[in-house]
Amino acid sequence: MAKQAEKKNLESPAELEQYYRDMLFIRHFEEKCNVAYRQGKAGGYMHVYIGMEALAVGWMHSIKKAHDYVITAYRDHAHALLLGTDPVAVMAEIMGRKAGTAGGKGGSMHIYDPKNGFYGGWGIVGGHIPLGAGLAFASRYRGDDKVTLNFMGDGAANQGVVYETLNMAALYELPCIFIIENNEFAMGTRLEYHAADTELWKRGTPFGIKSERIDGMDVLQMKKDAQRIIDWVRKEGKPYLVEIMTYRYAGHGAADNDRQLYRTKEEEAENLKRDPVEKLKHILIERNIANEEKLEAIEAEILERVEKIYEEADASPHPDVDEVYDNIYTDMTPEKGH
Ligand SMILES: Cc1ncc(C[n+]2csc(CCOP(=O)(O)OP(=O)(O)O)c2C)c(N)n1
Ligand SMILES: [Mg+2]
Repeated sequence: MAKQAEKKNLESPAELEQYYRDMLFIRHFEEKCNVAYRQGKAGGYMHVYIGMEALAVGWMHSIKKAHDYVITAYRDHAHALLLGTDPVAVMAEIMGRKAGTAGGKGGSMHIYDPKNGFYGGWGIVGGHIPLGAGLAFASRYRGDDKVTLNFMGDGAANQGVVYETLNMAALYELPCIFIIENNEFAMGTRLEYHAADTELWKRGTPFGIKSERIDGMDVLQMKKDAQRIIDWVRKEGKPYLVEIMTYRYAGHGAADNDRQLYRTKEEEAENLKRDPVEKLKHILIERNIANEEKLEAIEAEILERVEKIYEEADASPHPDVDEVYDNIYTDMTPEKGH
């Protein structure tokens, strides 16, 4: 089977199974986060990635892990998980516990794990885009070959700071990929109501940045396109902009209980036909890589894993009250080496 796949230039069975496992893991992890939120065990704002899994899986499988830089907004659980952040630490952070990536003080929107190349997790729409360019600037300055993936939403693409950043990225030839996750909504505002030109991919072109639009619901296509673009940016040392067409099946955030205020059930059902997890499931069966029985076993295994992650995170205590002022400001005292 592996040889056959090689001949036809297809992905290997092991690769396909891994993409499937990763997408399904994210979906169930996110569903568990929703449960934790409803139980009152996760607070603040929380935004899940259900429906968009193929996008992050395609990109994270194409970078050099713990080498390249990744930064995104507040819909950030999937990016961290795929980069190799301990899932218990991610869940614990979401639940505000000591074992979390920020000791339980950041919450869902502020997962952070620089050891694995993940620079957050940011709540201000568009606010992290210049920070991502800063990461890419560091690579240019040091002369290393790192690529920065700078993710943003379709709504964020309208923010003024994004255009300042695109200008500087083009001017300084920064190895930065601006990835617009176009899930068709900014909170409850549909794309046509927030964007004067809905072809967001064009937004790089005034700056001479190579730009294109890509389907983000087919993980195999996503992987191929992501790899092609990352390789180009690594080689050329120049920025790139991509608009990725996707859809979120859940509400904007955990507190968005009435999606029907801004989209119909029919529209949701229509988009479910594009479900990236289902699409890959069919391919696995079609290519004889897995049968229904095996797929069921994989799902059961993932569900059990997520349950264990949740239990372990839930066993971690909340931060102590006397830690409340810790890690707020950097300690600038000279003896600490700053
Ligand atoms: C500067 C700023 N304005 C408004 C908000 C409130 N807000 C939070 S999420 C959001 C929508 C952003 O949508 P999009 O960029 O498409 O990302 P998505 O949630 O779809 O992933 C808004 C307006 C904010 N966090 N920051
Ligand atoms: Mg959006």
